[in-house]
Parts: sequence; C-alpha cells; structure tokens
Amino acid sequence: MAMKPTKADKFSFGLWTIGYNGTDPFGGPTRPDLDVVEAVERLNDLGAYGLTFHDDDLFAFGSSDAARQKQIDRLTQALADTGIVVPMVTTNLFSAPVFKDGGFTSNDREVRRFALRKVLRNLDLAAELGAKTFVMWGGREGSEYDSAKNVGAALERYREAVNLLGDYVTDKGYDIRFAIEPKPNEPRGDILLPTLGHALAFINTLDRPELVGVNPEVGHEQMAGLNFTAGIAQAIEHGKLYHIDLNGQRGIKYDQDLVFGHGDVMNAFSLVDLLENGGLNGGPAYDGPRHFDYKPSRTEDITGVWDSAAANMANYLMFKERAAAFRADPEVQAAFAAARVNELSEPTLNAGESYDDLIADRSAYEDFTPERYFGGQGYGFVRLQQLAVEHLLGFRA
Ligand SMILES: [Mn+2]
Repeated sequence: MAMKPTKADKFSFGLWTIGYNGTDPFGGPTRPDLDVVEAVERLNDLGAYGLTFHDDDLFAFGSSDAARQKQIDRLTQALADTGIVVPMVTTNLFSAPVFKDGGFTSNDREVRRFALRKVLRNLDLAAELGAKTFVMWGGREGSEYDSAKNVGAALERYREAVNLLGDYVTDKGYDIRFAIEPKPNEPRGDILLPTLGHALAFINTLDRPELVGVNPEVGHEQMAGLNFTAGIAQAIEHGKLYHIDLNGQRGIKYDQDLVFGHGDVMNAFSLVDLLENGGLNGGPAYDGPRHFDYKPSRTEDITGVWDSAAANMANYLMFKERAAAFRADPEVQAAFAAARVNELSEPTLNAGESYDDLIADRSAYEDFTPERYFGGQGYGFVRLQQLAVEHLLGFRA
C-alpha cells in the first residue's frame, strides 16, 4: 500500500541525494552522474514539489561564467516546464581542496575571504530562483586536533561571517532566512556547532538572530546518540525550525543517510506525529518543506535510485496516516489523559500567584503526601507507547 504524494505535501530533495554516484571513502562511483533536467522531471513524476542544491551540484567548482549560466538556464527551463520549485539553496564549502581546513573558519584568512565571496555569489542565485531558505552546513568547519584550532576564535569568525551575510540579504532586500545544519563529526574529526543545541546557543549571539534558524538532520543528531524528535521539539519551541533534513540512521556510527524510515522507525513515527499533529489545536507544528537529505545506497542502479526517492515520500505519508489514526483512537486519548500528558501544559503556579502564596498553600507541602508515589500513582507511559507501536505496525485501525 504505497502512498502517492502530491505537491501539496511539500516534499523536496537535494540534487546531491538522487545525484549521488556511489563514491565513498573506500570506492569510486557505481553509477553515472545524473543530469539536473532529468532530476527535475523524474522528481515531478514522483510527486515531489521541490529541488534544492549546492552551487557545485549544479555547475562544477571553478566553472566559467558561461558554463555556470548554461546550467542555471537549463535548470530554470526545467522548473518552468514542471512547476518544481527551489525552496532552498546551499553552498559547498567542503569539497574543493581549498576548503580542507574549512571555509568561514579556516585558519587561512585568504580562504575565509574566498569562502565569503562564494557564498555571496550563491545568495544572489538563491534570490534569483526564489529560494526562501539558505542552508549552511559547515562540514569542514572543525578539526581533528585540539591544538590545531582555536575554537573561540573560530566561533568569532563564524559569527563574523553569518553577521555579514545577514547584512547582505537585508541591504539587498532578499526574502531569505538562514538555517544552520549541525553535525557532530564527519568529514572532520570534530565539527563546530555539533548539535542543534550548540547551534541555537550560537544563533542567540548574532547581530540579526531573527534571520537565522536551524536545519537539523535526523542522522546527524542520532550520530551523537540524541533523540531527534526531542531536539526538533525544542527547535520549534524556540521558533527556530526553519528547515528540516529527513533521512534514516541506525545508532552511533558513520553518517548512513538511509531512506527516511529505514533507520530508527519509532523515532521517525514520533517525529512525523510532532510535525503534523504537534501544533496549536493538534494541527501541524511545521509548515516548511519536508526535505530529504539521504543517499541512495551505492548498491543500487538508477531504478533503485528512484525507488528510494519514492520510498522516502511514501514512508513519510504512511507515518502521517498512522500518527493520525493513533491520535484519533479513543483508547489512545484515554491513555494520554491517564498519563497526564496535557497537564504539563498547565502553569505550575495559579494566575497571579506569588511565591508567598505558594508558601502559604499547605496543600502544596505540609498536607501533600509524597509517600503515595511509592507503589502507586503510576503514569502508564508504557501503555501509551504500546498503543503507538500497535498503530505503527498496523494492528489497530
Ligand atoms: Mn547525513
């Protein structure tokens, strides 16, 4: 029962995902390169709405102005022919040898100035294509050796760079916001802003924090052993979920970039439940693109590439359908009530209550009986989780 997406589902893909040719640290390509026009047409056939890219995905690093423009024109024509949009653009500051010690935070000042110029040029292209989000994944911003990188200075340079970019889009009048993508390691031994939490703290130190949010990736947080759904909930609570990268990862190991739903299935279910049902009055908590940043495994031929692209979207829609069934089940509603999940939304103090009032309230302390929590007053969280599993596995309508 594969579910068929439509453009209203807002599914988008990176050109580097379906375009991944299978190269890994231990072997070369297993598939030919994918042309951007074919990518746009096939994504459109499959029901996606958006394509995203790094500058170097569309035109090779170091391309002449003419070669660059030719590729932009070919993309623009394919977009016009299909109605596919470009909701997000990002810059490659990690593949070319010049960025081997990073872009914004390279120890080499000339490299930092070159990196800024590359990003400014790419921002103009993003604006031209109507992208609303500009992702910054600093894959090479880090080090392998503690003595090789002054982390404090690196964060100052990172801030200097992002502040400059914020000035640029503001002065140009571009309707673009930035989204920082955290990752703990790979390709660097340790990457700056390694988790969503580090990024949120950094954003608060910027000149224009309102222009900058996060683009968390499922696998990146899970590589650090963190609960992705919980991190996304915090990003939403801070109003900072500007974009999201969906994929699959199984535990703390190398960045697998599996199809969404092919990693931690339970966490994928709770994530979709949060995105689709975690907002006001049970509505969506996020209305941006559902963006897939995965890699079709290098074992696959081109048929496997498109099967995997379709699988990402079908899995998201199946999780969405299962989450809706879970929420609609009266037994689940009863279990939520028994678990007092909604009680957490009640403020702990009464309206206008002071600490003096709290201290005067004997029921809060003197007459309260903590002893009853020993052997009693269970929460039933396990029952609630079991109901989720039964819905997820299709054993409940
Ligand atoms: Mn990844």
